[in-house]
Amino acid sequence: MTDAQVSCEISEPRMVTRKFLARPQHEGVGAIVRRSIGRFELRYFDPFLALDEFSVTAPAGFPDHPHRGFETVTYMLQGSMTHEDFEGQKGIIGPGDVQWMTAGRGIVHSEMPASQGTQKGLQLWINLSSKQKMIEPKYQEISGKDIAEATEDGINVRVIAGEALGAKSPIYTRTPTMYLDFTLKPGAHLQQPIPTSWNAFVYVLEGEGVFGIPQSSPVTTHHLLLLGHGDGVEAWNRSTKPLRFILVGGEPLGEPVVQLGPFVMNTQEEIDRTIYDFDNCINGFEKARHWRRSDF
Ligand code: FJE
Ligand code: FE
Repeated sequence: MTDAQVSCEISEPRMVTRKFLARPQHEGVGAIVRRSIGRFELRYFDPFLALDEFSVTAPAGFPDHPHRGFETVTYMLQGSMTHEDFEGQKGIIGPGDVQWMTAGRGIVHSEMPASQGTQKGLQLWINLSSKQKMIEPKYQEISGKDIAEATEDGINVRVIAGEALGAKSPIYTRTPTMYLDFTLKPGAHLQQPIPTSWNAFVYVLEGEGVFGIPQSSPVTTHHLLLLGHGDGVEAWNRSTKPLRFILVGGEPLGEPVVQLGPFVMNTQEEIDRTIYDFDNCINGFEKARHWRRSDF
């Protein structure tokens, strides 16, 4: 074996330490989400605050609401969503598209269905470090057709953040993050390196897969798997149908978290200040004073 091959191998595969089934719950106005991270039993998986698999049919949606102190990553699986913020920035994200929104010091926006039928996707909330919580808001958008993709040995990967199988994402992650969308054909076996110090999880979207060690029992859709210590993860598709899952990893911040709904800061004092800023339309929320989404 050459050195190059050795360096690609995983020496300490991560095991599955916890498994959660995300059940549907109501969120927003008439919307349904399957929340895995962010629910009572798993408040925080540093640096991840929430993972929602959402399902929205008009007139349901997520009308005007604020954010401060973290990032939201919306990945569309089916249908389209219109987002519109208090600066008048408006856009539509369709199937396969990603919107990486850094709320920073403040965003007020609406996220509503843009098409008929049911819109489905994932929204991940990534915490920002104390130094970055109050930065200017920013969007990074990648259209589905521009997402880096690689295919090898029955494995397809769409690289939303980080890199895998030689494909690399252009997304800039303020909190170092990897976000990979894998599809494994029946019989395929994946070995994916993950930085040792990072927290990482798998969320199954389609089919069933074996994760961690080859002896473990197969895991089906809507399950979140937390991964333990190690330098990578292994996955097997031993079924007769495609297996699709996301693998997400991030560098833990190791900071205190005080969360009040869509406001995530380090201390209660900062949360009190945030409510004051939002109520008075100051300190990043200036434009919230007169803004109403256009289709209200
Ligand atoms: C919400 C704060 C929020 N999950 N999944 C409070 F930010 C939201 C919210 C969402 C959301 C939006 C999309 Cl597009 C997808 C989501 C929560 O907008 F519903 C409440 N109650
Ligand atoms: Fe939002």
